[in-house]
Amino acid sequence: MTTSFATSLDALTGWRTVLGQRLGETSRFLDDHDLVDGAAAAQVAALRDRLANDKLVLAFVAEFSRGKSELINAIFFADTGRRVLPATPGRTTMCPVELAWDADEPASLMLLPIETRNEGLSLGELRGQRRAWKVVPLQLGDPDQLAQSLQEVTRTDWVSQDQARALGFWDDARPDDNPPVDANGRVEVPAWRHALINYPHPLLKQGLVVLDTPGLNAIGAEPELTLSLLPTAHATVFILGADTGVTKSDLEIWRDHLGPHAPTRFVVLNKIDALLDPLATREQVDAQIETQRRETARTLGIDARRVFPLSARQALAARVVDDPVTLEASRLPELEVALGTQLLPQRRQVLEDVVLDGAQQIENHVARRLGDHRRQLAEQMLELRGLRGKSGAKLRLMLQRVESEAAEFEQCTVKLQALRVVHSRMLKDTLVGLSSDRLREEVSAMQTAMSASLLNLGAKKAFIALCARLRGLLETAQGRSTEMRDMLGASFTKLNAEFGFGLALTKTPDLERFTNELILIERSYVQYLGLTQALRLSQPKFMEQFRRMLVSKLRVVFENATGELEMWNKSTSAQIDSQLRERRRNFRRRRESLERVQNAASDLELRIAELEEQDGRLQNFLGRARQLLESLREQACAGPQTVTDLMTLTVPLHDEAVAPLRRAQG
Ligand SMILES: Nc1nc2c(ncn2[C@@H]2O[C@H](COP(=O)(O)OP(=O)(O)OP(=O)(O)O)[C@@H](O)[C@H]2O)c(=O)[nH]1
Ligand SMILES: [Mg+2]
Repeated sequence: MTTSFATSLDALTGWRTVLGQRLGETSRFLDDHDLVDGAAAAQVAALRDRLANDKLVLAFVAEFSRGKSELINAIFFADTGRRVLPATPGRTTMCPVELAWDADEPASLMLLPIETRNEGLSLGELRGQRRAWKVVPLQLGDPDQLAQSLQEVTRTDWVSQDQARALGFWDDARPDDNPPVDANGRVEVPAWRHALINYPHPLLKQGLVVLDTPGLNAIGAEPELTLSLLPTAHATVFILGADTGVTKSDLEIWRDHLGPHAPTRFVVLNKIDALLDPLATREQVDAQIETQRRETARTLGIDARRVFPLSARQALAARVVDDPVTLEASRLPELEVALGTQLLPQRRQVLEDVVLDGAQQIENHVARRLGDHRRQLAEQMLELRGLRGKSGAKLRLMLQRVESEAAEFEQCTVKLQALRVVHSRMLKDTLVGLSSDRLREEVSAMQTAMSASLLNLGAKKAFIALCARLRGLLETAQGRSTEMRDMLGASFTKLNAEFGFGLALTKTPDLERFTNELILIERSYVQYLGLTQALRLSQPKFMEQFRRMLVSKLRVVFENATGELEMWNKSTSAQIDSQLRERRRNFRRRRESLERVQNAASDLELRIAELEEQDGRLQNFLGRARQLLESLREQACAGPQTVTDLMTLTVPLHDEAVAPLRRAQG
């Protein structure tokens, strides 16, 4: 693979790997020297996981036969030396096809039978149920077997009209759009609902996920595709045919599925080879392509630099026979450069922000923990230094003082206990509105409202009302968590003053991110509910599938919000526990050193030296941890060289409308 997209993705992966290694080193150091508590260690682990498993989802969207599959072949599979995904006349991709690589699974094609639609389970739920899928092993190194197996994604079955209606491929209200009926009154429907190709392609191994879609305008298009897969893709490639121009149905897809809120969009004007005309000069053809490119951009309302005229077929053929001149003429490399230079820096930025934020939190944690430890050492040292030249009677007095101080300190446990009770009650109150039971109740309320009014307008209204209620729940949780923080803040101040703790609060999680995610879900669902397809919600099975899909999407948002709040609370409680432990240990140490000094005066200097050495060690730890984190930050900011270099050469990175979306996706 020598395409520039591949090179840039390589650079991005290399960078991620080095970042992962640096983070690994840092985390080992922190563990070895007991510099983080359980909650903080879990945070470090989550960051590592994020870096290792970051995915980049690229969706190919278009009307039938625009060349989606061929383009995927040319970009990703040319090195097999043949056409791998079916993309010849009459070979229509019938179901969404996801290409990815999971090293824990063997190379395979997994197919979800269309009948699973009858069960009302969402695709998301079925992903976890292996038994529901037919698995076809793929023989790597045998491109013919590979291509043969992948033909499955074009398979169809013939079913009765009733079955087709139940599966959602027949709609009595839209007779013109229904599929043709054969002599026996049967209808042709896709055999599979979804296909997953697990294939160790270098780009897929690096976390790229490619989504090939069947025509979205057809009756029976999977709502999950529209509502879940496309809105969460990081970028979409929308394909038009240079031979057909922008047709009415192309425009419908663009408007309905790739509207202004869609993620970064690339538009391909495919099949420019079809414009070649023996009676026209090369210049004339080029001028025609340029005109078409501008017109396309105008029709879609985007910058002309986002439209890429090319020939997927020519590019695939050129790559298979290794003909660089034809490859250049196919103009595919221009699209690949754009993908590499616009998409990847955007991913890089998201990860950079995550790492910088994570590094800062770890540093704060370590500094706090070590600072507290050092403060206690300093107190102890002060005490011991004060003992120099003191008599045995004085020592006994000191010992008594430590005992009484320790006893006094123990009184804090009552207060801590009370604090814990109040804290856990407040936490419960905060989280109750975000529970899955509450979510289900709210969605059921929406469902009742929807079935009371089956017109599209009513469904939309009920859904919008649900979203407003859910946003309200997040706001309430945010308000309660602020109250909790205020309560903890006041208690910490008191505990610090009364018992010498060094308790400090960190910022409470900002739930706005989750509100933004809700807004994103709301947008794509509202758009969907405006489509005629949504009429199918009047069928109970589709309503059930819709409900399950919605609940599972919303649950992720609410669970993540709950998770962040819980994490914050856990780390707050962990801080109290560890300081309590540390303070007790400190009293014990003070007592022991006094006892030792009592037994032999010479021990005093030894003990002071020990404490000084211990303090020096802690300072070193802090220095080393800071160094490691700094090197992590430097690596994060440096980024993969090739990508940053290329970045400066090209057109603006984002459509303005996309910015909030990307932030939320991060
Ligand atoms: N002339 C020409 N034909 C192309 C090109 N790309 C694809 N085709 C042809 O267009 C037809 C459709 O290509 P596919 O890749 O199957 O299109 P698709 O968008 O995946 O179509 P569906 O799977 O049916 O939705 C096939 O016959 C391809 O050979 C191209 O660059 N030039
Ligand atoms: Mg196809």
